Amino acid sequence: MRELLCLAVVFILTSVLLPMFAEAYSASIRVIIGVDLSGNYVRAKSVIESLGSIVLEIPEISALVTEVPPYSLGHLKSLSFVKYVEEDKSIKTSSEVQWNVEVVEAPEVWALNTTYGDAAYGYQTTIRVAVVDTGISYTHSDLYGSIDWCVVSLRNTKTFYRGTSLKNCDDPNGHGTHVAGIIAARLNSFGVAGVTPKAVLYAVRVLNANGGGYVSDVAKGIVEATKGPDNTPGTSDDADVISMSLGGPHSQTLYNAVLYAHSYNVVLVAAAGNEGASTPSCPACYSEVIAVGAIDQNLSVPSWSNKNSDLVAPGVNILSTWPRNKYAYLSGTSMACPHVSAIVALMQAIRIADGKDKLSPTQVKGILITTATDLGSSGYDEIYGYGLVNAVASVNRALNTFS
Ligand SMILES: [Ca+2]
Ligand SMILES: [Ca+2]
Ligand SMILES: [Ca+2]
Repeated sequence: MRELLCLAVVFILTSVLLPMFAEAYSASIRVIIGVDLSGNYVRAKSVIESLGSIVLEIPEISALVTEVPPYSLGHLKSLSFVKYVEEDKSIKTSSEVQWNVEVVEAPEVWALNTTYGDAAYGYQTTIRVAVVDTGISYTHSDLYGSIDWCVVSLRNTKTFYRGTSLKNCDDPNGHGTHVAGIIAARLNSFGVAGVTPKAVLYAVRVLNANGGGYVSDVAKGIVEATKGPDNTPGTSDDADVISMSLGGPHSQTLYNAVLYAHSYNVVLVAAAGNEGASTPSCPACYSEVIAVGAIDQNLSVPSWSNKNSDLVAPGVNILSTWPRNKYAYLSGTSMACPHVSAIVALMQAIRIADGKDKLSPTQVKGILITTATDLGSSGYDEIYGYGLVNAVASVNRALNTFS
């Protein structure tokens, strides 16, 4: 009766307010002008005012801020008392799209694939990402509408449910909600945004309120996600990706469940584990599963992230959704794993939108590792695996190979 544990450490638990910055449209550009104050300041000011209104002066550093039409920029720069002209850029203290979503280049995928509609954000009528975890807080306003099916298998399936009553998959722990937000938090001008902010999830609750659970329940959850709501494997409602932010030692039952899902073309992604070990924990340890280690904002791998993963993804100080409509910062390979799961959903959704067939798990893994951004020593290395997962390169390769 082995236990599998979820793979995250809660660093800060906080409710956050994220101010939004509207990008106002204007026919003028706001620029900062560095002026030479040794001359006639009043005259310099009046020349600049003839081009556009002065909105701010910082005489201590000889700077004037003005809004001018773009065609006056050349003239402005040619004035003898003007030392420099630069755009007054907006600085965002905090935004809905956090560093972790930026660093895997998910927003570029959204922007570059608008012709595919909602598929650019991970939505496709037959694409589902199963989050095998502690459940998901389905009432969170940043996950609203993202979950459409629930499986519960706890205490060696003594507690079992499969159906659409999502309250059965509510999350008494928080871990699964955090993972779900990294994948599918909505792009709705508040809170955070996931890598695939329109993806649809299956909540597969196999870990208890303490974040632990039996191997048998995890195996059962994998099998149920593979079959999907119609209880039949190999049909369009099967999970397309199974995201497992959990790990433990090898188990033949767990491996057989992985092989079952893999045989029905389900892509399996798992956290490498947080023991600082030289190899990933299981199920990430199996070659049929994509093993994901963690990096921080400086692209360094923390000492606790297990080595020899296939890929790395952000897993330190990740802000995501938390029960009771809150947000929390968590660290762990648990946080890294769902980035890759979501990118798989992007690849498959956009391929289908382009009229192509879904990729097989072997094709998906091949694309992810060959398009990853190499870090550390050249080529595959034990710290970074094949490198940092890249959404743009993965999606482009998915569109341009295996017709
Ligand atoms: Ca949001
Ligand atoms: Ca099915
Ligand atoms: Ca490398």
